[in-house]
Amino acid sequence: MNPYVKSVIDNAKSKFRNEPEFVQAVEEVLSSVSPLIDKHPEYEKVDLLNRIITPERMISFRVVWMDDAGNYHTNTGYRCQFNGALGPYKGGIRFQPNVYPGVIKFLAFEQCFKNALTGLPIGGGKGGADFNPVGKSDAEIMRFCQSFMTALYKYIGPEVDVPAGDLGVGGREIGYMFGQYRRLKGVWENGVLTGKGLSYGGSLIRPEATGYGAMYYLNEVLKHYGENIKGKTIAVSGYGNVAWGICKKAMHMGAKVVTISGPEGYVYDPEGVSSSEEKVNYLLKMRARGLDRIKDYSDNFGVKFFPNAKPWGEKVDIYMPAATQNEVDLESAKKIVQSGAKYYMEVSNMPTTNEALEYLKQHNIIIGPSKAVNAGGVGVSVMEMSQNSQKLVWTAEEVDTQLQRIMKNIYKTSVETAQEYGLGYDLVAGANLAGFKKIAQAMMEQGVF
Ligand code: 2IT
Repeated sequence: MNPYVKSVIDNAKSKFRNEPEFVQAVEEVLSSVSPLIDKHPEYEKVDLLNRIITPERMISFRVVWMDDAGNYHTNTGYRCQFNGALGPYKGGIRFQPNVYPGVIKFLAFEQCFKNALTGLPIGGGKGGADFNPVGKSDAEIMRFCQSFMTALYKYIGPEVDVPAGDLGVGGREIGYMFGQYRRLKGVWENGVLTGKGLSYGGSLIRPEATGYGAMYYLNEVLKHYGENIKGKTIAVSGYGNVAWGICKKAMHMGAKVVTISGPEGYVYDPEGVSSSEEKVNYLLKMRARGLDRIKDYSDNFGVKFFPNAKPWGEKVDIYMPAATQNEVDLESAKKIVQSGAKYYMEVSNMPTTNEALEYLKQHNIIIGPSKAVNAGGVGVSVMEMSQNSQKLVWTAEEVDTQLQRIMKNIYKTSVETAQEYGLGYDLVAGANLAGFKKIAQAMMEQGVF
């Protein structure tokens, strides 16, 4: 490994030892770009690597809200504006009790490279709060979102920073946050948030975009190996918006999603969760209940439920983890290899520990990295921003055509960039190198700061 890269990683490991997810992301990206740093000794002089792993800004704020019984609760909110060299900061907001600076920083860091890889003019950021939306009433969610936005609104804007949804933040939460932003600023700036409802500037296909994009990317990988997606079986984890989009597109493409999972286990549906509109849409119903429970699916459709287990090890052609970070550890990776599956497409952000990733790679599993595979979501968010600034509404076909173009382009750029550095067909290194290259160039041209 390049000595400058190594020293920056070693330093990050000790400096950020209390933020293990962030260290993991830094190590993964920087070790991939080592061959590029070999070719650019000038980067060390301007300390480019330490600059690229240091957020431009990290905002943290208090969020107080009242529950339905009249009691007050205090949470912490964050917005990490990681890198703005390519455009306004862009990235989702996550509401989950495990949110702390290490989670927000890793997500924001990954987002920078993902966004760069889309080829669109956006920087990277991420936000969230350690708030647990599970079991909260609609009124409680609204009060929390309003309080969150009251603290955040002065730091964002259509040309400054454009948040969207992530875990625990969907169309409903974006609506409440947008309403509060508009009320506070007294201005119609709907380009400040993406993932909005269609009635006030949302984009068609945005809810489906991450899942659809992942399937389009998978299709490119399969084509490379001369295989057809039709008839392929897929094990998906998670059951949220992203898993829903995967199932919907799998249905169109004739592939079969046989598993979905929740925090308390997974279900195996031999006919396919993607076998009918009713089943696919049932995922939305479960999500809307706000209980974060997957067993309802097996009760409703009479299929098997596996408590406290993950679907890794099921006999399928393709794995698509789409729940959360580090859901696939070394043990899970071993099961995946044993199952005989050939393809592993990361859909959630950083679903794989670095150890597990290395194991899968050594055992010749074809890996699609999350920052490429799930980039369709943010890609369509940028289309939403374009429609808002142009005061236009695109048709579903127009959005979908652009989404397919973006995913093909991400795939092609990744393949070509890995080849350029003599790495062969390496989609992980290719994505990291391509994203990094673009940000590094823009930072070099903008001077040292
Ligand atoms: O991880 C992600 O890319 C997102 N949560 C969506 C980001 C966005 O701005 O649409």
